[in-house]
Amino acid sequence: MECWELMPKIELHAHLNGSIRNSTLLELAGGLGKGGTVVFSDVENVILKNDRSLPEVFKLFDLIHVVTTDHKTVTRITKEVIEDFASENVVYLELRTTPKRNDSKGMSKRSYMEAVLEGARAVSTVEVDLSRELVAETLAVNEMCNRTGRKKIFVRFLLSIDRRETTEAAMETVNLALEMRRLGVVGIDLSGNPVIGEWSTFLPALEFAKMQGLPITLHCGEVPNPKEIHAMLDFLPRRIGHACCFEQEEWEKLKKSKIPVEICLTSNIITETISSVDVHHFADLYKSNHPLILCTDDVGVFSTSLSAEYALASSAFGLVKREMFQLARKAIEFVFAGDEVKQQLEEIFASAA
Ligand code: 6MZ
Repeated sequence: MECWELMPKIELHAHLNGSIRNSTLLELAGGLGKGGTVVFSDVENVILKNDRSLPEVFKLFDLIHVVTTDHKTVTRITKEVIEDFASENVVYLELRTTPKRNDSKGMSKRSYMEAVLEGARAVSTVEVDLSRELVAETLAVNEMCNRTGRKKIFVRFLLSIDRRETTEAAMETVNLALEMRRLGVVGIDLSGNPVIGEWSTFLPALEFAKMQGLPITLHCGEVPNPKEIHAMLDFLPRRIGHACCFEQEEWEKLKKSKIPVEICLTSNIITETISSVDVHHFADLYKSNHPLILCTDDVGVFSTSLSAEYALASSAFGLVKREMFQLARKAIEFVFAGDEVKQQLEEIFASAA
């Protein structure tokens, strides 16, 4: 495992509220338990459970959101999640989260995102490069890291549209992403319970985002839904996540399109969207030279890490260290950040090679 931890890695599919430490969740639930908002023993049982079906995962998210959705907690979990990824040598993290309105806490989608950014700025264990276009600042951080020998992580954000949302709510998220572009927001994600919501509801907001030049990634094919999968592939997103329940025709379309796929092995196996790692589509896509990125999805919910995903892929598909390093390095092409960040990532990988 140690060699996978030491290898520089790029994480492109991580949900903030799915990546919280168990210890933090239990501490927060304990606080709410004392106040009578939740029954702590019930919450503890759910949090510590290891096997979760896809519907159970979404029930857990509802519970997590009760525990985490206030500004202070959002700031805390963002800081911890970034520190955890940095500690296993993730050098570029695209962290996605659903901006939430919570009137009882005086929270708007914008103030939620401001709390997220505050968490990123509060990271103390590594240098965090946050801004998208402020090249001069990036260079300054680089120089400082060179001088102090401190580790650095690039962090960028994707704003998620939840499949429960209306067209208007989705549009609000896209507008927020556009307003926050200079602050490190680099794209839009569509996620949430795949059996809820219609593609036509989100399409106007996604088309608007695309028109404005915001890169988009879609959760695609987590459940069998050929009509939606075809519509999503026709939309030509910059990346898709999962691609578990594809049929022959969809595979052909995907391969022709060359749309990169964010692969989350442990998540797919625990939720039983794929029956076992031996039959995972990673193997076929890798052999076909289709663009792939190994990702975690939800390190907290699925008790994994990006290093553990690399270890699993290496052992399950017989890939040696050099091949895994190449896979990690190739992800540079698919990040949503600009060319100056890609250039710096190239340098990091070149010096680690
Ligand atoms: C689809 C998922 C997901 O946004 O509150 N999310 N959506 N499939 C998955 N695979 C299992 N894992 C997480 O993080 C939690 C939210 O991310 C989405 C869900 O909408 C979940 O509520 P944020 O930070």
